[in-house]
Amino acid sequence: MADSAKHILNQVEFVGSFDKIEDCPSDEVPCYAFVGRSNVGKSSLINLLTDRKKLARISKQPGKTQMINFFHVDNAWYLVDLPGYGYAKESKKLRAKWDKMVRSYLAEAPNLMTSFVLVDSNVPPQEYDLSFINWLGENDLSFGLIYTKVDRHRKEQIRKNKIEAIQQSILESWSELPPQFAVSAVSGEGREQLLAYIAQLNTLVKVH
Ligand SMILES: Nc1nc2c(ncn2[C@@H]2O[C@H](COP(=O)(O)OP(=O)(O)OP(=O)(O)O)[C@@H](O)[C@H]2O)c(=O)[nH]1
Ligand SMILES: [Mg+2]
Repeated sequence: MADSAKHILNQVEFVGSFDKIEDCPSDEVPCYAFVGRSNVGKSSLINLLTDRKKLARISKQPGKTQMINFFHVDNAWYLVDLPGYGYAKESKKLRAKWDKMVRSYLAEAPNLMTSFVLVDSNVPPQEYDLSFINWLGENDLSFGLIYTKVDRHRKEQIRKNKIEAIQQSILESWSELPPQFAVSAVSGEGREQLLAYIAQLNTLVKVH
């Protein structure tokens, strides 16, 4: 895509971190939430989308994002960075708390346009990802799928095979695949497609 077509987000503001849905911003503004295993690249993707390197905190250590973080974009919509699931080193109790926080946000958030489930394109499909995706489906929650860290594939064929394996395992429970995006926070791949998709959804609710 030509540079002139690059999406520019003029104003991005960190609103706050919340651990209860009733405390989250409730203005009638479309929200887009990013969810997925710990360390899959949710916060990195938010920084890529907003073109701001240090907006969302990133860490090599899983479990960095522990609250629901809201970022207001151009005073018109929110990006929502959710804590990751499936971080084995945390206590069961803490994990259950995060799980509840994420699921209740996704199920109850009044202005959630869609969520994006991030899966690492380098890793075979994980049981927890699949059960989480199935839970979204059972609850009629719309979502897109984002394959992360595609810069790590040294060969195009390997990337294709890995993504196909993930798709196949989803198709064991689903008759079709949701909207899909391949992204890299390193190369920037996928940024424009994802922002175009969000812009298109925003027009449905007349966001400028
Ligand atoms: N090569 C590569 N590394 C990435 C990419 N995205 C994220 N990473 C790395 O993966 C690690 C985790 O990234 P985060 O963005 O913090 O992951 P997260 O999903 O927000 O993790 P939690 O907050 O723990 O749930 C960091 O070391 C990032 O630098 C990518 O597209 N390519
Ligand atoms: Mg994070």
